[in-house]
Amino acid sequence: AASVTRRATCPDGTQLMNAECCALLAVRDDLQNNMFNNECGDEAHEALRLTFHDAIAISPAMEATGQFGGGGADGSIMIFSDIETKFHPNIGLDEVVESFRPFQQRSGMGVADFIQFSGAVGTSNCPGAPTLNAFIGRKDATQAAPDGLVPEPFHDVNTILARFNDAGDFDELETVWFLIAHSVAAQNDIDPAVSHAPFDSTPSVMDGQFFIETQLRGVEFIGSGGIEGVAESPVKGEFRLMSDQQIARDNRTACEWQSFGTDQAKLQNRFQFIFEAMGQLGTDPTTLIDCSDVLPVPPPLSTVPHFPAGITINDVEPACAETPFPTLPTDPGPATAVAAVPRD
Ligand code: HEB
Ligand code: CA
Ligand code: CA
Repeated sequence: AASVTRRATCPDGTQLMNAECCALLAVRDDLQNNMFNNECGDEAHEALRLTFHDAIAISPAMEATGQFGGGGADGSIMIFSDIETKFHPNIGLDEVVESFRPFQQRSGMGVADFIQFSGAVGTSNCPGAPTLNAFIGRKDATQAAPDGLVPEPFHDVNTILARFNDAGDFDELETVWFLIAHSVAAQNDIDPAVSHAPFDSTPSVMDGQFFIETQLRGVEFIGSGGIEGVAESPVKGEFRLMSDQQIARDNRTACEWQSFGTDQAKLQNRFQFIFEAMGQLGTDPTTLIDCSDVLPVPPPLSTVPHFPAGITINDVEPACAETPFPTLPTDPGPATAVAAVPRD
């Protein structure tokens, strides 16, 4: 059918598919006005990171040995934040959890649902992002996830692929899809000397620049150097994780990685798919209610794939044997440093 049938009219007059979703309208507006400022900035990035660190902590392999393997997207990272934010890969999320907690408390939503919802609302502010999915009805965690289930930037590719495969039966291509998130991202705590240094030159836009720029030859550490999990950067101001560097160059993942540099439609389609799958980890999806029509529609992309100023094809380390690296225009002017993500 070409048009959506709206079945419920909310108290404020908004038409939605499901009446159960009406309560999310005010939560959305509270987040947009008082947390995100309708921007794809620091807080939106943090909300998206939180969705992942809650959801990925689930391990059927651990369960098979008789241990509790975590509940996936169950809110455990916020409910048991005193335990989980002390886990090494969750560095920085203690503050993020506390800044979101009052919003969760006044939302009336379950914690698990709130985390995935706030990540989707925040990401809707990023031009180029797909419209994400919002589902409610998850069961909140009754115990903390075990340590060791969140990937680290110093893990090798085998370890990372095995972790995604265990968590949700994700294959190597789907693992690349997850990393589209790093197009709207920065680091804060891996190297505090260069806090808020982004992973690509467009951290407020969900575009292919992350995939283009991670394929450039690294030339220097922009911060302290010698930190575990950090790789050399191709341009000043930009930060590269060792995990991103290696997944971009591994023969199992490199062609999928390269494809996202210039195929925005594919990027949107795959991220929409994988965000939904991530939010269902640990949950029977047939028990959930679809509230996706509460989410704002992200602004369209207004930029085209390009090399940063001063960069050419000679700076690329191509890693896909099947397909040549695409021909791209270079931004005009002298090389400039990538700006840090503005702090709240
Ligand atoms: Fe991520 C960030 C790692 C995946 C989202 N990360 C980040 C960082 C790191 C990482 C280290 C920085 C932190 C600080 O602050 O310092 N990741 C990682 C790894 C992996 C990942 C290793 C696997 C491979 N992510 C991911 C996913 C997602 C994400 C899947 C979603 C979905 N991240 C993110 C974000 C960010 C990050 C959004 C940013 C945050 C801010 O900015 O704040
Ligand atoms: Ca969890
Ligand atoms: Ca970007």
